[in-house]
Amino acid sequence: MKSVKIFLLALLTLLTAQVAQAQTASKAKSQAAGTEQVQLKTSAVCDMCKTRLEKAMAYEKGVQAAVLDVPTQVLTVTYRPEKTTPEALRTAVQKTGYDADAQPADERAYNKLPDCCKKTNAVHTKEGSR
Ligand SMILES: [Cu+2]
Repeated sequence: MKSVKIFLLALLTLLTAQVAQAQTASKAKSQAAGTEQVQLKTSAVCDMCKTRLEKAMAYEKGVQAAVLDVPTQVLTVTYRPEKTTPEALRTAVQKTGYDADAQPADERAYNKLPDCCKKTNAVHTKEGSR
């Protein structure tokens, strides 16, 4: 009976070690291979847009990370190519109310944006003509 206990304990230790090893391996894999990056030119203009867009992208299927650079309006998305596509990501940006590359923002979503985040806002058009 005692030897069975020892055997089970040894087996458990072995299994735990293997699981831990597999976890580190898959972690390293997801960081290196398996993900792709796409850069989307958006119509975002301020930090509020940045928060809104990054949050919306975080909820998108297959998205690992999304970072918007406000001065350049470029949204860099790290995604899993087996889960999503650049097209789907562009659509997600449009649905948040922003242009994505050449695709215009979804009108209904855009109309819901606060005034300061709209493309027609004087602050932004002035900035754009600079
Ligand atoms: Cu904004």
